Amino acid sequence: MSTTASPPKKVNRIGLEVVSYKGARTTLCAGCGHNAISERIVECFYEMGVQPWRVAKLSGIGCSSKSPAYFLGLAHGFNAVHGRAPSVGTGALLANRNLVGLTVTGDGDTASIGLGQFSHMLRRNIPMIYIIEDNGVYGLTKGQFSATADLGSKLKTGVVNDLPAMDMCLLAIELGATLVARSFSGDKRQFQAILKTAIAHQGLAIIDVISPCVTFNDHEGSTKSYSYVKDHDEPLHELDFVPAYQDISVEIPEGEAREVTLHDGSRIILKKLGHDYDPTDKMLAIQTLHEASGKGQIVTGILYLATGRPTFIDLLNLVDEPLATLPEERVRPPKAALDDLMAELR
Ligand SMILES: Cc1ncc(C[n+]2csc(CCOP(=O)(O)OP(=O)(O)O)c2C)c(N)n1
Ligand code: SF4
Ligand SMILES: [Mg+2]
Repeated sequence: MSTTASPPKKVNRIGLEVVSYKGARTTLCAGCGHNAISERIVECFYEMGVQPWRVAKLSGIGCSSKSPAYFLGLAHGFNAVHGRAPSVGTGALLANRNLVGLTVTGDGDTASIGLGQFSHMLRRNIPMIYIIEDNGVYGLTKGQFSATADLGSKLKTGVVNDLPAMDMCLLAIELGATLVARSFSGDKRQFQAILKTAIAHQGLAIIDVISPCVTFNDHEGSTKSYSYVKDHDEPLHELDFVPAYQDISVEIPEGEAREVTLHDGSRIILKKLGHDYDPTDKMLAIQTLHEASGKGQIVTGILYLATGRPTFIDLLNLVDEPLATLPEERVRPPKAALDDLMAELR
């Protein structure tokens, strides 16, 4: 009797199969952009060899905020109250600085009820990846306009949005995020390169991903539909991510690409498309977003990248070990120190 040996299982650089990075089966609508984003998260964390149990997944409320159930099943997860992922994430990362923070949430969650928390997370440069699955509507509550819906865009019912859109990337650049990018759930290659850059980045990475809601916002008159985004997408560059653990030398023809090195030694190669865009120039990033919105274009790519800025954890001068696992004798002042303090207050 002959036995055929099964082919060796494919594993990543830490010896895990891709199945270790998957989550539960999605319950979102077939074709929802959010599903494609979950798939990219599985691929990128697998390919980068991140230990899934080191990841802290955070979200608020919405179809988008349900997504963390559909990737990284071995990670920690916290589904916070609507719009409150930033404060819960801040607490989790301060308690355990070894965690990799990954928030996946929606435009409604972030730009309306969660705007206050979002703003303070930006100021603090919390070291976390924050993905906004941006469909311009509150998908979960049946498709009302969100604050990122464009002025003049139409609901399926014909109702026209008469309020100007908030640009979450502009806000993120202005208030202190150190990596700000925009992508499209339908652009697998670009979003993968951006997400891998965000995983390697030390600091707050905001990624606004246009993620069409096929049920409530994929019709004519919507500016967040698959066809509208395909027709109005203006990529700033073609991106290649070279991780620090792969010692690859890349030939960059002079004047045709830029290279930015991240804190961990990973590199991002930004190949020129039409114009030469420098993502380290904050004013250029702001100007580019304003100009694009005036022309009805959706600029995608890495809009802004600042390396070497201290994170909130650096600013607080925390010890290297996670606070959550410090033994009691390291967190409790000795009696003599408490007595001295009390004496000072007398
Ligand atoms: C405190 C509170 N207010 C309002 C709601 C109702 N609500 C649930 S989801 C949601 C908006 C979801 O929109 P978004 O974040 O864009 O997610 P999407 O469903 O579009 O992915 C709202 C207003 C709620 N759950 N909790
Ligand atoms: S309602 Fe819209 S956002 Fe929600 S799962 Fe369906 S397609 Fe996605
Ligand atoms: Mg939404």
